[in-house]
Amino acid sequence: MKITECAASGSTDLRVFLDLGVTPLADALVRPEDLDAPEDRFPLQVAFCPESALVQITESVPAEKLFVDNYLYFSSFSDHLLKHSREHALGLIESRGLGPDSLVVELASNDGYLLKNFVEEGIPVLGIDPAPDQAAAANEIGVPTLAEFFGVPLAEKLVGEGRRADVIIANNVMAHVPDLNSFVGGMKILLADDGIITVENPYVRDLIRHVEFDTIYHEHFYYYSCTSVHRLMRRHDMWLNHVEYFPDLHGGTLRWHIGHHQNQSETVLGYLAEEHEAGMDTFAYYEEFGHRVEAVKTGLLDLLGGLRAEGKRIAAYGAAAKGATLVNYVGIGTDLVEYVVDRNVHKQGLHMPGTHQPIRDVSALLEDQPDYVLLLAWNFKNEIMAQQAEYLARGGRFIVPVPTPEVV
Ligand code: DWN
Repeated sequence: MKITECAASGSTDLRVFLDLGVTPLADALVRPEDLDAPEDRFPLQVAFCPESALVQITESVPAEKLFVDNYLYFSSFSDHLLKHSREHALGLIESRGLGPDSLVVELASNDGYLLKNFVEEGIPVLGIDPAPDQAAAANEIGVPTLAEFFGVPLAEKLVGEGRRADVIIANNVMAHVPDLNSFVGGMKILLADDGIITVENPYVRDLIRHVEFDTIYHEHFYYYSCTSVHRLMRRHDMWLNHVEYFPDLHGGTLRWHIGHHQNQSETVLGYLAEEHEAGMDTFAYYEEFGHRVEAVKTGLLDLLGGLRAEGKRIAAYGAAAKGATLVNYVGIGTDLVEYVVDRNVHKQGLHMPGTHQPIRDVSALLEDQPDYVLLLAWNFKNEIMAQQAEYLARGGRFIVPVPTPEVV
């Protein structure tokens, strides 16, 4: 469905600055028996709203299609993410003085990867995630989880049952919700008066700076700056009070601390001033991005085409959602990249959306020793290259696609 109003402000002044074409859903991996069947494709454009300063896509795909029908993303396949999440949990237990009378609620709690850290410390938790397999996996490890979408209705139901959250954690979900104001409104309802919300999402500044266009796909409705988060929270009578930056997570992630009452730290005021200075609250900041994305496309096609002309063989690592955007927008078929490897067993045996590379276990790299591996999950470059030291020792090389394609 075409989006004609800003999800935050309702303004119709949505200014498109990037068009990635009509693409298949990034996590809709294809079963072998469906390779000849037509795949759903949707326009993938990105727009800026001057009123909310929110960057957002202009096509809304039903959330059930994105996150319920065979959603394959399990958070526990990244050691780096697991370590980051544990540090976050232990930090909150300490800083908020959490104990057996507290309640920690995580929105999009996936397979329990984060809440399990609170359970181990005897702190009551509630996971909320509409993806049935992930919710089931969480319940199996003792993380009570509701397989539902979160918004005002569910928040009102929980409060009606006498539950209020001392902590609400929303990592990589506030970018994924079609009804943004119901999601934020629900957090306001559920949060205890002296509670804290921590929201983590990739930082739109790094997306622009490092040309991370592949992180744009239909699951990601919004791409946040501190300015857009600040304005969004003020719209809901809440305050953005603190910001933490994690450059190595998902290509550059911010963690925003939000509460009912104003208590802004220097970090917030600093980010808001920097973003205003850089013009991130204006369309001009985003206007030229499309040309830089084009340059990555031609650079990557030249590099891959040149290697293939020399008779080199190329595979890829990471059947990531971002990888689907990259291979489809750039046009990287099996003539250039033969297959993709991935540790997520739920993805193995399936094929990439649109370009249909088969997805194999990572052991294929040593068995097959392709000359080059295109790193589609570049956000985990250090972890993956350390893991694939033997492939490198045997002369294998990785290609990092953004910000400019390079052999490492
Ligand atoms: O917002 C989202 C981000 C956080 O995660 C979700 N909408 C979907 C997902 O996006 P993604 O699929 O691009 O995420 P990842 O985590 O960057 O994907 C990495 C892929 O690489 C996964 O399929 C797992 C795989 N992997 C692997 O095979 N070996 C990952 C690591 C770290 C590894 O060592």
